[in-house]
Amino acid sequence: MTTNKHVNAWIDEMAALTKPDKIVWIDGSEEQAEQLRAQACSTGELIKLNQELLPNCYLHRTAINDVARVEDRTFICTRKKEDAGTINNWMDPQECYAKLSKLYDGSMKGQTMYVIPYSMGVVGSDFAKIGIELTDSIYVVLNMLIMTRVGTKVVDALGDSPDFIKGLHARADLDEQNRYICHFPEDNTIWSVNSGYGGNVLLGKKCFALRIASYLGRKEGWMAEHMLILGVEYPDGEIKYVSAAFPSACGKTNLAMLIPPEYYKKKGYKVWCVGDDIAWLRVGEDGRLWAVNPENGFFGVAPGTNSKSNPNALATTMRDTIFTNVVHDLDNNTVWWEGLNDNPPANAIDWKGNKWDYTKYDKKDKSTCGAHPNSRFTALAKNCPCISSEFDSLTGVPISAIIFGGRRAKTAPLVYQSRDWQHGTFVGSIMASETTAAAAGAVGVVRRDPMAMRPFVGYDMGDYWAHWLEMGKKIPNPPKIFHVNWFRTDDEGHFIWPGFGDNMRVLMWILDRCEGKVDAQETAIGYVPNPEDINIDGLDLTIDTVKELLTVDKESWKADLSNIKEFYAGIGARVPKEMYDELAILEANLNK
Ligand code: OXD
Ligand code: MN
Repeated sequence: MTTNKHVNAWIDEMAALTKPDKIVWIDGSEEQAEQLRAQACSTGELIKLNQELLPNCYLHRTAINDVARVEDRTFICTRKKEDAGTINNWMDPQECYAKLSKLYDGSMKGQTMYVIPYSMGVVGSDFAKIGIELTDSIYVVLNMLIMTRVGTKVVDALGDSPDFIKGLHARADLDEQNRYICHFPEDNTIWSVNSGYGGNVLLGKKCFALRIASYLGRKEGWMAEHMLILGVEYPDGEIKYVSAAFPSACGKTNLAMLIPPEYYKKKGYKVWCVGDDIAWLRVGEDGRLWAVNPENGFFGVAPGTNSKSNPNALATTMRDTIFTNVVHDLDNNTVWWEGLNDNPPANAIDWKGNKWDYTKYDKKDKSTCGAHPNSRFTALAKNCPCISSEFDSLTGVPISAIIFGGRRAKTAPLVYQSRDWQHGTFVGSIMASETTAAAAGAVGVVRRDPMAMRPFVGYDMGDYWAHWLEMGKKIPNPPKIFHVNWFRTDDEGHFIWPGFGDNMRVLMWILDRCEGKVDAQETAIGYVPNPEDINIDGLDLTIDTVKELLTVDKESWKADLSNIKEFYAGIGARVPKEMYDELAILEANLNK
C-alpha cells in the first residue's frame, strides 16, 4: 500500500518477528470494515446487536483478567533511567526490546497482521501526527477506525517520511504475568503485548496521544494534555472555549457534553463538545493557546451513563458503537449497564459471558455487577448531538481558560482562580482526588494526580512542570487557570453542589473572569468568587450554601501542605524551583 521504505522495512522486521500468515492493510473503507465485522461475528469476537434499535452496534467481551489499563505493567523506556522520572516504571530499552521480542516471537502464527495507518488529529492539520499500528486483533482495528482517522489518506499524507509512531500490538496468550505496555519515546515506538483491553491496545490514545506526544510536545514546544475541550456559545453566537483536566471518576465526559440548565437554555446559551479526553495545544499566530482533540471518537465508561447524567453520550452510543464488557439483554439483543435505568434485563448475560440474575445484584458488591465497572462504549464523535462544528477544524479552537479539578470533600472550594500562569502550574501540580466509598481501599486517601497526567507523562514529572513554565513564557496571551471541585460534602457526607449541567454556572463565572467582567476575593490560595456572582437562579440552594462552598478552610489546607511536600520530594531533583517558590507563598499565606 506504500512505497515508503521506512514503513515497509519496519513492517518486514515486525512480521519476521511475529510471523503472521497474512498481512492486511486497513484502507479506511466501509466495505473492508464491514467484512471485518462479519468475520469477527463469525468467530464470536463480536456480537451483532439489534440493528433496528442499535444500528451498526456490536458487543465485545474481553478476557476476565484483562479489563483495565495496567499502570504497574506500563513502562517508559528511555536510555537514561532518570529521564523517565520517578513516577513512571522504567526499563532499559535494549533489555525491554529483548524481553518483549521473546513474547512476540511467532505470536501471530496462523493469524493475520493488520496494518493500521492512522492520524491523531485531522489529516493535513499542523497539529496532526501519524502512527501505524500493527495488530493481530480485529477488535483493535474496528476500535481504531472509530477512535482515529484511518486509511489511505493517512498513507498519502505520510508520503516517504520516516516521521511516524511505530506501534506493535499482539494479544499473544493474554498472559497477565507477561503483559507489557512499553513506550520508547526516543525511538517513536510503542510495544504492547498480552492484552486485548482498549487503553492498553488502542495505541493512538493514551500511549501515543499522551505518553509519546507529551515527550514530543516538550521537544517541539507544544503540549499534550489529558483534557476535555468544550465551547460555550453565547446568545449572540460568540463561542468561548475552555479545556479541563480531571482525574478519573470526576465526570470528565459528562462535563464535556454538558446540557445547560433551563436558565441558560432559555436565554439561548449552548455548550459544544470538542473532545472528552485529550487536548493537543499550540501557541497560535495571534498569541493565544489553541487546542485540538486528536481523537475521532469517545472511549467512555458505560456504567452511570444515563439520560440524566449524560443524555448526549447516551445518544452518541445509539449507532456505530462497540460496547465492551456490558450486559447483553437477550430478549431484545441490546445492552444494559448499572446506572442506565431501573430496568435490568431479566434474560441476560453478564460481562463475563455467564447468565446474569439481576435479583442477586447488590450495589455494594461489585462482583454481582452485570457490566464490568470499567465497561466501555467506543462511539464516533460525529454522532454526538452536541459535537462542535470546529471538531474537524485544521487550526483548533482558542482556549480562554484551563480548568483543573479534583474530588475533595473539604479542602478545595467550588472554584478558585490562580494568580498567574506560574501559580496555575503549581495549582495543576498539586491536583488531587480523595478515594470514595465506591472505590476499593480506604476512604479519604489523597492521591496526587498532577494535571490528571500522573499515569500519562512520558518523561520526568519535574521536567513536565518545567515545560509548563516554559510554555507560559511562549504564550503572549495565555488562558487563565482555574481549579474546581464539584464534590464538597456536608457533615453527613452529602454532596452540596448539584453538579452535572449546573456546573455551567461555575463555567460562566470562569468565563466572566477571563473577560474581566466580575470581581473576586483574594485568598491564601488564589481568587475566589464573591458568592453573589455564582448564579443560583432556579437552584434549590441559598446564598449561605454558596458561601460555604466557597470558603477556604485554612486548617485543611495546612494539613495538605505536608502531603504536597512529601509528594514533591518523591518526584525528586527536577521539580522546578518556581514550584517550591509557589509552595512557600502558599504556606506563608496560610500562616498569615
Ligand atoms: C480513560 C482514562 O480511559 O483516563 O480515559 O483512564
Ligand atoms: Mn482519560
